Amino acid sequence: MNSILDNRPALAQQIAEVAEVAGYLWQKGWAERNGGNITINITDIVDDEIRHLPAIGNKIPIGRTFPLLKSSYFFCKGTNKRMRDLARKPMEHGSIIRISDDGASYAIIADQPVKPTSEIASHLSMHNYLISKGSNYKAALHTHPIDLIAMTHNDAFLAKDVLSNLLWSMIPETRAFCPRGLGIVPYSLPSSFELADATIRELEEYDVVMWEKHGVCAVGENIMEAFDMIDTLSKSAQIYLTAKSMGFEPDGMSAAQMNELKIAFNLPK
Ligand code: 2HA
Ligand code: ZN
Repeated sequence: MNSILDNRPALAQQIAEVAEVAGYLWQKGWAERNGGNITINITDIVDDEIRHLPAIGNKIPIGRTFPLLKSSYFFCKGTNKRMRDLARKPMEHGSIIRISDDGASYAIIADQPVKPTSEIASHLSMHNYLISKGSNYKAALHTHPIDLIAMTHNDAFLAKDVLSNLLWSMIPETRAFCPRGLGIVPYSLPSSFELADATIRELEEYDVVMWEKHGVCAVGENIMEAFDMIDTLSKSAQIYLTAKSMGFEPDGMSAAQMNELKIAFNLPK
């Protein structure tokens, strides 16, 4: 079967990276059943032929208008599709959509009629927000890491920047490579605009946001970067939990050591 990826190396490369990350999510145990979703803004690498591709099926209303997403293009994991399947056959478990020229609906254009992720509201909200800030970020990732979600089941970790500072202090890597830290979104119904709105409020300050008792969301220039930030945070969470299971509270790096890193790496916070 023909694919929109045929003879489009730039697009094929993006989708190959999505598939690679989808495989990591499954291997890490962060992607039970259809858990998690990925969207990539591919508008910059879309050509005229793609712009003229007919829609497969009807226009689907988004439920909200996204003015900055008018006529833009996204690769989206399919709703009810499994990450482990996306890893092997990304164009059978995900699809490419075109947002309408009024920014209020979308249509699937390739390869198959795979309806996008149930979290389309929060993903499109994040992409619209990123464009409004002049950001060059193109990737949004949502996944269910066991260790980080477990920590959101304790109120003490939900106060502003408590979890950020704790996880930063576990290992220099996390301080350096997740430099804006971790925002917290109080529990909201999955797939809701309430969840979407709370998420973009946190993106003002953070590139990675916890959804209380549900999962984590990250945005980045590309999918690998979004994955790496969650991976370093999860590593820190595991170090914390390992110390606790050995029966002690980990010391964490000192404020002076954290500040030394901030200066050495020219970190934004
Ligand atoms: O796509 O993770 O939040 C399944 C989910 C919903
Ligand atoms: Zn989820």
